[in-house]
Amino acid sequence: MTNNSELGVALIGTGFMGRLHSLAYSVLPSFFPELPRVRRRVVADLSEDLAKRGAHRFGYDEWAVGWEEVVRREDIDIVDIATPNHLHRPIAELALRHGKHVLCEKPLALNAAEAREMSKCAHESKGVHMVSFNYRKCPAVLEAKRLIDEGLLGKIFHFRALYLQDWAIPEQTPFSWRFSAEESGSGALGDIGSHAIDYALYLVGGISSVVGLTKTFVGSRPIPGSPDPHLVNVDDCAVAMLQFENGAVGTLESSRFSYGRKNYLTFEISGSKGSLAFNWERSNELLFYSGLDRDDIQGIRTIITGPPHPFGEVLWPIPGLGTAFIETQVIQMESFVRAISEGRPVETNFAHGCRVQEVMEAILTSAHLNQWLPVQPVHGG
Ligand code: NAI
Ligand code: SOE
Repeated sequence: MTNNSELGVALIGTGFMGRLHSLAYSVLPSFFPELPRVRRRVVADLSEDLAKRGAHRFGYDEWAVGWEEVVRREDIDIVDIATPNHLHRPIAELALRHGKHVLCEKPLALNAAEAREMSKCAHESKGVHMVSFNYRKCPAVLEAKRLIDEGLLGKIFHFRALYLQDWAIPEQTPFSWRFSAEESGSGALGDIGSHAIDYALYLVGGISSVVGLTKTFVGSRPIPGSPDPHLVNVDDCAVAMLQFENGAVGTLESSRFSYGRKNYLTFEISGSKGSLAFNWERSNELLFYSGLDRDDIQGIRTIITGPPHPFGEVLWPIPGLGTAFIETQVIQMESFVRAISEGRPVETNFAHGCRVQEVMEAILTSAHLNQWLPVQPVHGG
């Protein structure tokens, strides 16, 4: 693959993430002109209206109803999966078996059994495969990783993470695929907790065992235009304690029932030499404390990201100009397209997606059994 060749992408699903991914493809050349161009060839959705509107709004050459045909097309190199979770496996496996590169939204699958099969299929395929854990591509989080790898925190003792939202509190919030185990696999845990688990694995390391607690606060949701509410069979919140393979201990909370918290994804990591803290709602700041500072000047400092932090030179020329949701997606697309052009895997490949799924499965099963459970190891990848 030469950098001036073009990669044709087929986007499946024109909702919230379909828009973000398309925007990232469209601006990629202005940040990374050296990368192969991604041609927005075709978008598919459930209906002609949705697909046509998606093609028009997101700048695709063509539209299609249904995904089976477009996934097999010769002129498609990348299949981008931005659909509800129950469609991730069938679309990804068909695409991988047709030699396509696959970007799949998180969580990878409905459950660990599915994720293992998808990871095996990916391992046997020629394509580059990636699960979209975009929040780890936030420059402040990339900087946190750099400081941890440089040893500035020393030996890690604690990892604490929260991912809190409040959109599900009103009981009249309509039923959607996010409330159905058949379409989403789990609730708050898979939908937002998966991002916090990705942070745990990325910043601290493997998780050996967990104990979980889940709760559904509102048991049914109205369906617009229907007199009968629909059952909710997923968690509205999931809380867990984590044992890391390196001896660190962790706590993790994900909830859609936390008034005032809109997209409150945070972590705090404490080590033998210092600590770090991050809050997505202040995504351009990283809090750092060094226990090695002189007593009289010890304090938590706020690092404002920009140059010289990761991607600082590429994004905006001065610190504090800020990066947000779109920039994390652009940085994620950079790592995906660059891996394709260099013919190598990415960090958040399907095996990694499967590791996150194994942790979620252990938390859900542990909550059901009310006991600590080991996390199943993932081989390969
Ligand atoms: P959405 O509900 O806004 O959009 C889903 C789209 O898929 C809709 O346009 C729907 O019509 C389409 N679709 C449904 N069935 C289809 C089929 N059989 N064929 C073709 N299209 C079909 O959902 P949203 O929020 O965009 O979520 C999509 C995925 O992205 C989920 O896996 C979710 O977990 C993930 N997500 C990830 C985020 C992140 O920050 N990484 C943010 C939001 C969602
Ligand atoms: C849920 O509301 C949601 O859209 C998640 O699906 C995303 O993964 C997260 O980025 C934002 O919140």
